[in-house]
Amino acid sequence: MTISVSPSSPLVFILNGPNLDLLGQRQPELYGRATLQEVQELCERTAAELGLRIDFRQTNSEGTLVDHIHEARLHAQAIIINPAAYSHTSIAVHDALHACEMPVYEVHISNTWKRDTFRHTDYVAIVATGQLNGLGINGYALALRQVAAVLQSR
Ligand code: CA2
Repeated sequence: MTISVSPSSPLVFILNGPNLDLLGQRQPELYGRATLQEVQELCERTAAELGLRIDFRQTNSEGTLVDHIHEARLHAQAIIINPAAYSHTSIAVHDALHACEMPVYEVHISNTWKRDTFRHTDYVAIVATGQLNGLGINGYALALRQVAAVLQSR
């Protein structure tokens, strides 16, 4: 069943960090074969089914990612974020998310715990409501389902 989406439906920002624009072009053993465009389409289909609106974005720049989080803080009801490498390095992204009083779900397509030890530091996980790690691109769809459940229970 698809719930109808209206201008008053909850808005979820889905933010993607550096190099995720290369999805589908290299390293399919880690990230699968879907492109970022296909991830966006999966999110749009799932959001429509759940009665959520989405704003799906990608940037390669840390400052722009922080700006997108600030925009979400003002306009969205939840954030789903794959900060990519900035998860492991960025206190600026950590601080921006910390200022958001809404559900925040961190997605990693690959299982970062099975990879290089520098990926075991995650400044975003500390402030995220929850994390979907190693579930492939389905992590985005599952995060949307979790957002819908949490917002509905309020
Ligand atoms: O597993 C994830 O989703 C990551 O956030 C992906 C990041 C990586 O730095 C994180 O540790 C885990 C890398 C995104 C780069 O994606 C590429 C895709 C295809 C080709 C090259 C890079």
